[in-house]
Amino acid sequence: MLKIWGRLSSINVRKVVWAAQEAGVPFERVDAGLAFGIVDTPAYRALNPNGLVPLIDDGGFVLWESNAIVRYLLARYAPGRLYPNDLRQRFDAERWMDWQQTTLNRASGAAFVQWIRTPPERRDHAAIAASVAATEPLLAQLDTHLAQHANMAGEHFGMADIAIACEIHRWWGLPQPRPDFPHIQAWYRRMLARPAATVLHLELS
Ligand SMILES: N[C@@H](CCC(=O)N[C@@H](CS)C(=O)NCC(=O)O)C(=O)O
Repeated sequence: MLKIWGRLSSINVRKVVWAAQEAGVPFERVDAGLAFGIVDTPAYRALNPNGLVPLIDDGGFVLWESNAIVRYLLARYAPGRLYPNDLRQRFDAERWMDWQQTTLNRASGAAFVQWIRTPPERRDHAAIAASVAATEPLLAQLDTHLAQHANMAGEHFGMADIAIACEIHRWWGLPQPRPDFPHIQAWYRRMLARPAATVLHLELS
């Protein structure tokens, strides 16, 4: 059976769990990372020398890097449905997967860490302001995209929706005001309604 290591408080683990649930592949998940430990053990490091979550073992095939895992699970268990066969459709989605990792996540991460993982007396409000200033133009860009597209890439729900919706879940959960992004909000409501998207209903921690 597919085995997933990682705590559900990790955005990257949430992507993988949601992808597995969308693909309908049964899995066992082991809490790992932060207070759960495991990631520093020699056995874990032998599988993932980064000492990070998520990590999967699918019948002896070991893989780390969340977006690579999402791609793999959907390509293996939902080809054509959640992982496009058509090359151009696939890379339309791939581009948004990369944008999530390299651009949106990089901009938004500091505000999450400060609000959720930092005690109030040590909270760096300048770091939060910088993160908001970097993230809001990206959300405006996303809102424009979603004004013209029902999903992140192509006509159908797919891997890019998973990666981006997990970012929106984390950003929406921060205790700070935000501008109205009507098209993101409408799309995100559809994401929340997906039965497999249980991770979007978790509280941030
Ligand atoms: N690029 C990696 C980043 C992995 C990563 O930074 N994971 C974090 C959680 S989101 C982690 O393992 N933190 C340390 C821990 O949980 O012990 C991926 O997407 O999988």
